[in-house]
Amino acid sequence: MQKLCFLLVCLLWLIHPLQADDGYRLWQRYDRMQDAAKLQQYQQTVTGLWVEGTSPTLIAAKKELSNGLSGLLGKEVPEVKQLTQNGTVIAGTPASSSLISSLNISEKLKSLGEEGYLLLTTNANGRKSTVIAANTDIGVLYGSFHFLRLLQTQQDISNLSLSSAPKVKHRVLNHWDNLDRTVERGYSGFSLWDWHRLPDYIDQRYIDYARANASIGINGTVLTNVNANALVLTKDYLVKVAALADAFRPYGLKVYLTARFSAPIEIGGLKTADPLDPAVQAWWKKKAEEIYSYVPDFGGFLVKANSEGQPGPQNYGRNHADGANMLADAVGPKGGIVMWRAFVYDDKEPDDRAKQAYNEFKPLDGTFRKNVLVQVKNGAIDFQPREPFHPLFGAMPKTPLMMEFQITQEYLGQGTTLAYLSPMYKETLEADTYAKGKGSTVAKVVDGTLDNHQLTGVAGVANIGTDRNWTGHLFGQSNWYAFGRLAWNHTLSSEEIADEWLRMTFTGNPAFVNPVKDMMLASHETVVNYMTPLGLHHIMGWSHHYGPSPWIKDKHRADWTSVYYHRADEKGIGFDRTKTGSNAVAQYFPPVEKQFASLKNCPEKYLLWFHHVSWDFKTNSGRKLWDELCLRYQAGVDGVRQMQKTWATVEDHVDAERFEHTKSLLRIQEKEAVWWRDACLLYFQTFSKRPIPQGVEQPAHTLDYYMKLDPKFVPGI
Ligand code: BDP
Repeated sequence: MQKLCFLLVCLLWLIHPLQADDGYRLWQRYDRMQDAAKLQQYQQTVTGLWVEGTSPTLIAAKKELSNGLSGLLGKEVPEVKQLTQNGTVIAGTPASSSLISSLNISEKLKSLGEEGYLLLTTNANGRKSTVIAANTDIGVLYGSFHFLRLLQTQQDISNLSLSSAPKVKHRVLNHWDNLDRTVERGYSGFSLWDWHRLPDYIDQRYIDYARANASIGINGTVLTNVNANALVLTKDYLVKVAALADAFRPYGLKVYLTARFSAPIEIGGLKTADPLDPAVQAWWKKKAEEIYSYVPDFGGFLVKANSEGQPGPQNYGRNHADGANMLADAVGPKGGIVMWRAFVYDDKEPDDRAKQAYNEFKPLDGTFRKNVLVQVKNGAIDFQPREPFHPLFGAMPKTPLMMEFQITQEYLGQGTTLAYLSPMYKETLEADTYAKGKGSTVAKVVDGTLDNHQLTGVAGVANIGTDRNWTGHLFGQSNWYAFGRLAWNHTLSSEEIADEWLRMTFTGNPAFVNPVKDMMLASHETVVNYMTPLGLHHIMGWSHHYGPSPWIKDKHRADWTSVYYHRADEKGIGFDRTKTGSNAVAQYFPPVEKQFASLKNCPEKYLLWFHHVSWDFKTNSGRKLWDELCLRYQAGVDGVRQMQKTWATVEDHVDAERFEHTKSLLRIQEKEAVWWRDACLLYFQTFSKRPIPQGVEQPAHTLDYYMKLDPKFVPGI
């Protein structure tokens, strides 16, 4: 029987038209174009490659173009040294290439800064050629990836005239990776950084990681967890950090480290870490010099201080600016920056945790050094499936605020859930703070245009690990991709990004792209529906954050429980953040405050975030709140089932390996959605005392059953 099954599987593999693929290549697949007409066009437009220059970055660009073009065109694209025919792709900077400097493009290049590039179809020495030009080598590499993307997404490349430059300066991944290679909130294996074998062993993964990042314009990586270990700042580790930095450098990827605030005590032998103590300041200066001796282009520090037990300046009666400025002075002379996190809440239990960061940071506006960015999570609680934008955006005009998104799906189903996060990122970026009147979007705060900041940044907590496909769930790759694309250009639409990613990762066949794109675009809302509809938040499993647990109460901090956030009682449900409650709404600018504070005008998606609402409250659909809540949970489950159906229709367009991978995970997701719905509704029903309405499936188990579920060894803690 076993033998028979084996033969059957082999047969299936043989007859499946598409080759198995384990997802390792991400969106950087350079397989021969399927579309014969397009292929012919491309083969005419691209006949040779000429990359002038010898820097490691230009060599990387040449290699990428050569591999990419040859692969996509299905025949070798030869390197040329002179223009004897049409169709040469010429890449370089005016400094690296006499040919590029002879073209009349210096005006065009001027506005593109240090990382921008031009893609141009032009006559060079009488030959129709494609030019990839930039002011810097890294700009050329970025332009090369863009050019490849055009082919991978089947665009017309015969008459190019486009330019691109990033809207934000620092586009950084935050790895919450520990030195023992576990990853906090990581669901895709272990840390990529093989500290034990570094610095001598350079894993090919490091290079492929850097390539992938460069292809979407990510230019920085924080290697270590925000819950930091001071050891990484010792010589033993710095030599390893240097080896990683060397591997990444050709790809424009700068290395940053997290700085444990108490490092002067833990590894420096000092008695204090007081930021105003001259000995402490001198220690950090010397430490920074040492780091720069290993990594001359070290990016700087990311710091979590006085938050969740991490040490910080407040331990010494100082404030966040005192701490940040001390580190900024240490790295400043070499061009380094400090990204100081605003995710703080103090040891005392607050009346509303949502208010803490604003209360602590707003008064410090204007007191930070020029090379400090305050890094603010998208929302004021903690990466919930949906949060209204953080009220600090717009509230600190004299301080550059860096956006922190979470790419890893800590609260969004972790490794088993398909949730395309671009719509969530965009929802925050497009939110209007009204800081300077209508149109003062979060995006304008972050890209510096609202308050005229040159120092700007976006961070994403990485979802990458040692899993063969990098992100555990194949569709997690789309979130890494979307983060990078939006960090470069936040005006791109979620649809465009999904379209690109699908074409590059799978196929350009519309029979695949269209339905799967729709599926991706609906996926975040679907997850919100079955986890935390209508503005509910923080009702997930204790500590590991997996699965539903709205019943969590009586822990040592009330603001770590679920009941603190949903406040369900016999009258209704939701956290009153208006004047009659915590008044967190007052942290927003008046037009936003007014909107959120009004039960009538508050967007329904944030209803229970800002209001305690009666079970009989009439929602937009005309249904009573209880019924609406139930139907939202059901809609979430239905949404997952719809995803399963959609995926089943595209089987012929995907290789068996990736098809089965996604199909199996969707099956798990369906179970989880049902679990969320049933557990939450049974629990909330103990307060609402109303029946589960028609159109909603009845739970299969009792509440007690769900409350006793206790998943063990959930990854990522
Ligand atoms: C929370 C995570 C925790 C992180 C913390 C942070 O549960 O693991 O350390 O955020 O951002 O979401 O510092």
